[in-house]
Amino acid sequence: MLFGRAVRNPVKIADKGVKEWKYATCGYCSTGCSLEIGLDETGTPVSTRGAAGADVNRGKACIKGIYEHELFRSAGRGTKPLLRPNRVEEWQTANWDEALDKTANEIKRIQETYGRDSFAIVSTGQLLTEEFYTLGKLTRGCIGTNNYDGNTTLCMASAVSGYKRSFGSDGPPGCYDDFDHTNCLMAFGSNLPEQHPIIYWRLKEAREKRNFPLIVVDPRVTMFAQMADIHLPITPGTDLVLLNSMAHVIFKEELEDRDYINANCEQANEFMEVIEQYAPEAAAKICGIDSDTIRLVARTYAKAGAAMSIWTMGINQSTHGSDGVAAINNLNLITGNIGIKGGTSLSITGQCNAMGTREWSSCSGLPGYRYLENDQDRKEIADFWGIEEDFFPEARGLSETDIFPAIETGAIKGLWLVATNPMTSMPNTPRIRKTLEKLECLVVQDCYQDVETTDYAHIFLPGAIWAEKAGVFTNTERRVNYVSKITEPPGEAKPDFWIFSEMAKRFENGSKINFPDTTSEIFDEMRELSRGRLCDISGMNHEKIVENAGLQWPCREGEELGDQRLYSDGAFCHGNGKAKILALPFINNNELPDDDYPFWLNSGRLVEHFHSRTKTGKIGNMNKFHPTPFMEINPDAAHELGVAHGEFVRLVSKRGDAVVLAQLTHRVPRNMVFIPFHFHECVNRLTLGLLDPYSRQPAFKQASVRIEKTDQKQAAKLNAEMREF
Ligand SMILES: Nc1nc2c(c(=O)[nH]1)N[C@H]1C(S)=C(S)[C@@H](COP(=O)(O)OP(=O)(O)OC[C@H]3O[C@@H](n4cnc5c(=O)[nH]c(N)nc54)[C@H](O)[C@@H]3O)O[C@H]1N2
Ligand SMILES: Nc1nc2c(c(=O)[nH]1)N[C@H]1C(S)=C(S)[C@@H](COP(=O)(O)OP(=O)(O)OC[C@H]3O[C@@H](n4cnc5c(=O)[nH]c(N)nc54)[C@H](O)[C@@H]3O)O[C@H]1N2
Ligand code: SF4
Ligand SMILES: [Mo]
Repeated sequence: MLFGRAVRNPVKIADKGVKEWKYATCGYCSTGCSLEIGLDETGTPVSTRGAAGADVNRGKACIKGIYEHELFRSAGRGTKPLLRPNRVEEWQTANWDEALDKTANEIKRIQETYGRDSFAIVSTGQLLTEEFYTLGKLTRGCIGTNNYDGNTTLCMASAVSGYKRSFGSDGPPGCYDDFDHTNCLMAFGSNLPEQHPIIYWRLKEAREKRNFPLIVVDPRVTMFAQMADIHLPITPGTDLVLLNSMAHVIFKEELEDRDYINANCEQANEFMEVIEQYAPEAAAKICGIDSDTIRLVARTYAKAGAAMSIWTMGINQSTHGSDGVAAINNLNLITGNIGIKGGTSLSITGQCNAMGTREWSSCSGLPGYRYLENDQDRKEIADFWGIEEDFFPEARGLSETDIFPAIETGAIKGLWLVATNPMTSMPNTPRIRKTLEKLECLVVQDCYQDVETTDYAHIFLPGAIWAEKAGVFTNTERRVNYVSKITEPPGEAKPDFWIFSEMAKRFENGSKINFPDTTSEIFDEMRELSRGRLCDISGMNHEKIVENAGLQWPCREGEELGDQRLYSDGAFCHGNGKAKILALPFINNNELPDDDYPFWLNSGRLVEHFHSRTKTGKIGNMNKFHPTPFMEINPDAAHELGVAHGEFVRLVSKRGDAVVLAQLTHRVPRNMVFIPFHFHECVNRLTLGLLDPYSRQPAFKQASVRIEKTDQKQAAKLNAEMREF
């Protein structure tokens, strides 16, 4: 028998009649793949491929990227602004002037009646950076509410806060090239092959060349865990204990990098007192990883020479999220693994432009990583925009997760949501529903009209999606990359930056601040403001970014390329230039399983779906793989409960209940269920969302539930309704 194929018969990609390929950066995850969108002779987008010369993805794309051209004509898009006096009346279509006037009048009415901060704005990580900067100008410079934040509080806030506490500034110090130099990689709470498939591919390629150890810390046996040399199935919410214990071992065995610590760090003494209490035997009782394994992992990491850690939501979405990030930074500081090739802390970012909003949206401060709390920063921006400095507050206002409770108390009366869908994505859906119902005015600005949150809105503003407009995104490794305008938005949908600029005209300061007409002019403003800052982009412009398929910041004027790594010179952003090794005692405030709610509830993502499925739920090639909400449950636990594979069950938490289909799998331990959060009225009906004290990020991944039997017929009907799109 012949081994392999006697006759070569390669898979032929259907000829879609592409006449032209246009460049765009992917609009899903923060990997930041460079794509090319194929247009046929009528100019219709018909195909997508990875851009061959791009540093990030080298011609590859994952399933979401490869079908991205189908977004443009997907169902449910908003094509006209809509208005209604209250939520029970029918929507009326409006022209843009009417819709913008109505929105501006409502903002002014609410601010005049209840105070400036009584109208809140919550945005996203999915607009173009130029749009974020424009929204910041509008919000901070014209409307003047301090209750302004983004959905990044559900996502990257713990990473931001941990970076600021350790290094003095936000900004991931590492890059994908580090995979090619590291001798040990430790991943915390990240399912890289599913959530960032192309970063995973880069890592896999690097390991095929040099087989360095991969250690994956995740309570589930994810695909990533299956690829690991060592999998640590940690007790949820206790990564901090493992990290403190690793530090304990490193100091006890004198494996720390003394020279690096002495030259570049401070506060090591208090830290020593805390880690003294984390001997592996004691830590094992809390984090569920045996003491020998803790020692092995600590030694492997510290002796590697160059070692790196990556992490995602398993760390960030926890009441110890910010401490978890700071503890990862501690690990790298004590082993001298910051700013060197293959030695780094690298948060794997979430949304396509969660980095752009951190840098330029002014959500948590002012543009270019400036702070409201800093007099000089306020003055610089006020002067640049041409407004009075005292228009700015002197401290940051509420984060997204505090804005919703402030609506409950009546402190906030109006809300403008830009590109986020809290009815599905926020914890405790029943509470969010009641909160939204209390608003005197809810504005939803989304490219899809049929998102769940629109049901609670008074005003709907239709936005252009992804490559229906041109501008930049920043990816996980600080690479600024370009999205070209591929096609026109449907109907009267408009790019978000246009909506913000038009809104600004309706406010007094809107006549003082310049709102340019094009994103390349907006980019020029950002370039000016970035000079000398950590996120310096003065050496970039749109054309140069495309030529290089993305450029990393800092990239200063006159420099050909940007820096690959931050802090290589050991100069950190705290006042004295030192990094802080922080003392991080662990206090167990997780919602632990008990007799009434005996299972851990874990939640996260699937490779084919993106968030609340507003995009992927409508693309057949994506939705068909996971059209139905389900939960992973361990077969032993299911057997004990008498639950069969494919049976519907009712889950109950202290917040509410949800009906889901049981999928029996050893991916989860016996005392845990895992539910993807992509489906409306599902896992977030159950989640608690206790907040991290520093980042205000919800602990989406740690709650407890019980499992009950349910009527199968009724459940099947409910399930069919949930699948509808
Ligand atoms: N296909 C797809 N890709 C995406 C997205 C998407 O929706 N779909 N979203 C993007 C966004 S915005 C984000 S933020 C990222 C998220 O990317 P990831 O964080 O990789 O994805 P999640 O599935 O949310 O969570 C990752 C893992 O955390 C584990 N975990 C839970 N609790 C703990 C814990 O206490 N400790 C540890 N160590 N691990 C724990 C879970 O078991 C899960 O396997 O993905 C991005 N990429
Ligand atoms: N239980 C649980 N809940 C979670 C998580 C979890 O792991 N578990 N993860 C959390 C995380 S990390 C995240 S990031 C959040 C995500 O939460 P959301 O931000 O609510 O998620 P999306 O579904 O991406 O919502 C974005 C909306 O913006 C719209 N949109 C996209 N592009 C544009 C644009 O260019 N302009 C306009 N105007 N609209 C646009 C989309 O149609 C969509 O309705 O969910 C969080 N919720
Ligand atoms: S890995 Fe992320 S950026 Fe790359 S194609 Fe897939 S979804 Fe897009
Ligand atoms: Mo996210």
